[in-house]
Amino acid sequence: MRAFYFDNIPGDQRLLHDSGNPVSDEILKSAGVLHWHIPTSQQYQIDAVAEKRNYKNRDTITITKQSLGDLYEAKLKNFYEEHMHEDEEIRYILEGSGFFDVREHPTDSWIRCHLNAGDLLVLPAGIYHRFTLDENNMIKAMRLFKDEPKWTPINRDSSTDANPYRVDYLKSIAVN
Ligand code: KMT
Ligand code: NI
Repeated sequence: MRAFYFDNIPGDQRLLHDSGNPVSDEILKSAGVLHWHIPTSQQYQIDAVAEKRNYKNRDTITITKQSLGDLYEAKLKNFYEEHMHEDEEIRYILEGSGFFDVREHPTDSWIRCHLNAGDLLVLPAGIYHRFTLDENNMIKAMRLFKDEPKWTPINRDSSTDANPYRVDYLKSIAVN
């Protein structure tokens, strides 16, 4: 995985948008964002991570025009709306590639994380983020979750800063 500040230049979201400023693992960690690389040939290692972090369930999602059919455009639009969840978002990339953008606090800069096969990303509950395909237009990912999947995105608006999970997230990064 490679992380860098998004350049904020308007245009196709699937392009790199690399500002030229890299983002270190320390910065990611202080935002509560974790990542590992586990080659897909060693997928069994996911089981150990899942057990350690109490991820009891999983499924896989393939995002292509073909797999999503009529829902494709609407899904992609939703994935790219800035949102948060009341649970961790855990993704292990099996094939293809894509961008997870996370908002840095308090600058509100976008940090763009480019994920490829073998990358495992954990976004903490309450972090503002969005997802887009890149120019390869294909990603297959394993989604891991602790109990019931809580996929429901909570789009950022004037009320989300008061969401208890957002408040807890900000507390958790303040102690770093
Ligand atoms: C999400 O929550 O934005 C997604 O699941 C994106 C697709 S996972 C590669
Ligand atoms: Ni999300």
